[in-house]
Amino acid sequence: MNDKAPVYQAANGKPNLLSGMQPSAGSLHLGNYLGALVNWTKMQDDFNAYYCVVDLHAITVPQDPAELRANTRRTAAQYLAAGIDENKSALFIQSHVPAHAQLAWVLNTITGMGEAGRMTQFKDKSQKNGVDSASVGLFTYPILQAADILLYQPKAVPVGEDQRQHLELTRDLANRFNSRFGNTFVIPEAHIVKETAKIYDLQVPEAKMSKSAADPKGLINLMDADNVITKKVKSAVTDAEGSIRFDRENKPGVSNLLGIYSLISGMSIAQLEDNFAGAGYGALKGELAEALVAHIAPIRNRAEELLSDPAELDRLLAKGAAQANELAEQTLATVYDRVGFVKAQ
Ligand code: ATP
Ligand code: LTN
Repeated sequence: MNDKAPVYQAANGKPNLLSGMQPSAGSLHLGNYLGALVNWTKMQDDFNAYYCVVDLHAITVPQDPAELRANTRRTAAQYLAAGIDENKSALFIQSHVPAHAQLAWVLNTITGMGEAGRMTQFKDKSQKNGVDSASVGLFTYPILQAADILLYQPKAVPVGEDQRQHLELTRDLANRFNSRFGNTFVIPEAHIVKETAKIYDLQVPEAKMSKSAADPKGLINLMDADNVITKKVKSAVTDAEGSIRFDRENKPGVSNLLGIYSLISGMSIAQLEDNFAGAGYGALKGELAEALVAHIAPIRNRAEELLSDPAELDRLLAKGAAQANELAEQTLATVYDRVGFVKAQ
């Protein structure tokens, strides 16, 4: 049953890439930006990139419909403002491509209950209100994610470290489908840039910066106003020692600030330690706040500008959806044929 023909080759010879984020808040934060989005923008030239806003995933936990709609457009606007170029990459909303839900169904049928039950993100997220009140959608979330990925035959999937397990499941499902039904899917690889900092919460620097943080002062948002950014940086938790040096274990707060500063400025940590030798935390926070405002303000302003013309934004998203649909439908048609569905006339 296994045919040996190459599974997929894009016409321009470049490998494909897919990634996405949930529209689960009104703004992306510095962790999403420095940990993922910056990397996405850098990969656009070497890959045929597909970037989606995963609204189907967002509803695995309850969402207010009006907020979800607004946050979906806001997330797309931030992708563009941060440098995703609609002429290089396909930028689209997941629910605009029906094949995601359709392939997810087929993949559901080749996933074991035990296999799905081992996913740690489900365990974490369902613990909040108890497993019994978690939705079945939250349980099958990683299978929908596998469908997102496999439809686009990507070689690379740029994500943060926390997504490694979902990528492993995706590879397992792709291999299983290929060996049961014949070569259909490219086996994707997680593209996790090691040195891409994990960004920590400014108030609880042992925890990762997250949309679901308890204290909003702990996260810097791309859509925050200048004075809000400055205030949050200045109230970041540090320590009593007083010297500016990188020591993740004993000085998590100061180390996080240095890590952020390094990523924003392009200066190495050693260089920063040198520059700030003998200076106090106030100086570090002051300079970092200034650098962050200078970096984030243009992104925020551009996103606001894009949001002020929703018709144009929707037109860009429709163009991206058309590109995405073309490839997704092709992959889905092969899958439907391989599993034995009668072709619709
Ligand atoms: P939530 O808090 O709702 O789980 P989140 O803020 O962690 O959300 P996601 O939408 O789950 O964000 O993640 C989008 C992308 O951003 C993923 O690739 C993830 O690995 C990355 N990411 C999220 N938080 C951080 C962080 N603190 N540092 C680096 N990368 C991050
Ligand atoms: N679970 C991912 C979001 C996501 C995703 C994807 C990432 C959904 N589908 C496909 C990469 C590829 C997260 O970042 N929390």
